[in-house]
Amino acid sequence: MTATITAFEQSPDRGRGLARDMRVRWAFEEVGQPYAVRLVSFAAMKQPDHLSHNPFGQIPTYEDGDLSLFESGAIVLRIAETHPGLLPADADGRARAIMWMFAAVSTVEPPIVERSAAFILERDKPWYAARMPMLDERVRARLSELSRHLGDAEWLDGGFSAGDLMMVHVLRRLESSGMLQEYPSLAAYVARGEARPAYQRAFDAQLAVFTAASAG
Ligand code: GTB
Repeated sequence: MTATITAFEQSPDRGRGLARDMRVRWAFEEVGQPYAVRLVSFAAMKQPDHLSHNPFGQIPTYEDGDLSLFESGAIVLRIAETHPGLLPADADGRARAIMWMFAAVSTVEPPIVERSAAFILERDKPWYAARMPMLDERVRARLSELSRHLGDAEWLDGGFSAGDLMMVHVLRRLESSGMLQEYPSLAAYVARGEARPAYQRAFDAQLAVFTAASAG
């Protein structure tokens, strides 16, 4: 059975692949599984039908038979656990790949999201000028730690895994900030992720949604 995910009917990022359905699309493409997409408006996300899939009224969600999931990390893990290609075969390597998925969403992503929320929502506030350098430094602390771990390696732990997929997408949120370029090994790491054919297919698919919505 083909799983169905939800995505923005018209993404605020104008199809730059920053919304979190991109992670799920990328995972499906990496494992070679087709998927269906149900597009939802901001209003529809807050209606009972969507809330029955995600109580927080957000995308992405995932439905496969009787199983309904939300949280991009949980969905990517489900895809990785049910198809070969995104998790190592050995139990220890698998555990470490899952560790990196958690590191992406619970250690690296929060300061990035906080910085981006302040940039979008607080620019006119009196505290903005004083707060932003502090938020920048919190992001830099994580980038510097991550880049020290990565060193000259291609991926976080051996071969490409769901951990890299999540981490690359989390880091992409910084692309317009210029901060990634301060850490050349991380900029190269993100570029390697973006160069993967599966990433490109996922990116093109989400961009096509935005292009069609803008045209019509
Ligand atoms: N922890 C959840 C997960 O990982 O799935 C978070 C899901 C989430 O934040 N979903 C966002 C959403 O539905 C879309 S991805 N927001 C609508 C709402 O809360 O009402 C976040 C996002 C949105 C837009 C951009 N952008 O324009 O650049 C980037 C990321």
